[in-house]
Amino acid sequence: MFSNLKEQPADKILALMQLFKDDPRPTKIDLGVGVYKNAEGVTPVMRAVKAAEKQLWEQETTKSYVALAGDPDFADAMIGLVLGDAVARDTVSAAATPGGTGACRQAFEMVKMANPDVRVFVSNPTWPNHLSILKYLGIPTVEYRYFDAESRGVDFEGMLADLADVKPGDVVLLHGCCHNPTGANLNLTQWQAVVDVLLKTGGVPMIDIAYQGFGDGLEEDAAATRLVASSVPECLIAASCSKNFGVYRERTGILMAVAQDKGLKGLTQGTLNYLNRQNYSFPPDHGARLVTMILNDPALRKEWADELEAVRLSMLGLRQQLADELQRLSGSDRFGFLSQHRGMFSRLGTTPDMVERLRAEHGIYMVGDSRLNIAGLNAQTVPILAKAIVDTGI
Ligand code: PLP
Ligand code: TYF
Repeated sequence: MFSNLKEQPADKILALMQLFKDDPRPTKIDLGVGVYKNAEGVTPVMRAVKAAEKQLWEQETTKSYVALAGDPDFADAMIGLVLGDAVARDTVSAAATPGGTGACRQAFEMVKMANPDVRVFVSNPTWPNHLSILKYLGIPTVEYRYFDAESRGVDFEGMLADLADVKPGDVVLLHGCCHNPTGANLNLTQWQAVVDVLLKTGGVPMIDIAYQGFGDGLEEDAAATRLVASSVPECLIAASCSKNFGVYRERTGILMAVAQDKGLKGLTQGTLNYLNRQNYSFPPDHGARLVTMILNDPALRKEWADELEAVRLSMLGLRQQLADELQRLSGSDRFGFLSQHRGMFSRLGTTPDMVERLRAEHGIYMVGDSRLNIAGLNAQTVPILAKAIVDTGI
């Protein structure tokens, strides 16, 4: 029977990770997979996470099952972190999931249960796993314009024009902040215009927020999600703790469903529980427990927020250094977008051929669509990258 299986396409980002590992050049630079790395190239366990783990080890008395939706304290803490007081707590149902990916997967399944004819509008481009999971679930996608190849910012007119085609019962997938893979983001005035289109068309927003705290700050990065959630009748939010708590392998995320009609809460919560049960029963607990401990303890929370802020500022510093260095070497402002982009990623906006030349000739690894992970750089490698970009003729 196994011989009937078909070869499945590999994840290009993960394949690139392997290619990098196999490259013997000591000068190679990894700007591929979206994992935060400090100046020494290390992805550290955050201080508050270590402290919470120690406490947990000392205090945890059982590893018995918790609940299908995970620990309600985790839901409360994450709803607070992401939504603040933008919506009333009794309009939100939530379930812990294995990472933000698990939350996306459950969200897609939920909207298909609610509307078998659902179409999901996705930004062009979006995170490849969105497309892969949607395809796997047989959910049709419609692309909306997003990245402006000329300015490397958002093609906002194009985006609004394409979103005008949304029909009631369609879902619009939006990145809450730090767009992956482009790094180009909407400002709040533009988000308000998106809300207006959603209200006009009846489209249901689904917000994927995987980098809260990596862009303009913890509160600032949540502002768009809060605006949307407080403005529309219904929305879904898939939040990941992988990056901002650095708990990647613990698989920590949450799916929230917000409905202004409070009468729907039982139905949405029941559906979230049901989906967890069908897919894996109880969600992972360890990472969620650490996140809850950190968010609910003022000292741990401050330690975490301070470290996250340092991470954010270091990435902003690298962006500015790279933009400045490219301006100096190229004698033009055409790379200024690098300091405007936010989050871990920027799309350089060059061809796959050029990306391949950077890899072959300079040992610089970025994703084929010319996405680079800013956190893969440090003060010493920024000038090396800038020179390689200019020498390659990008
Ligand atoms: N959504 C986006 C856009 C991402 O970049 C990521 C990245 O890691 C995720 C969701 C979810 O990640 P995880 O499942 O590791 O929490
Ligand atoms: O886009 C990225 O690089 C991160 C990490 O299958 C990632 O979101 C990459 C590929 C993948 C899962 C996570």
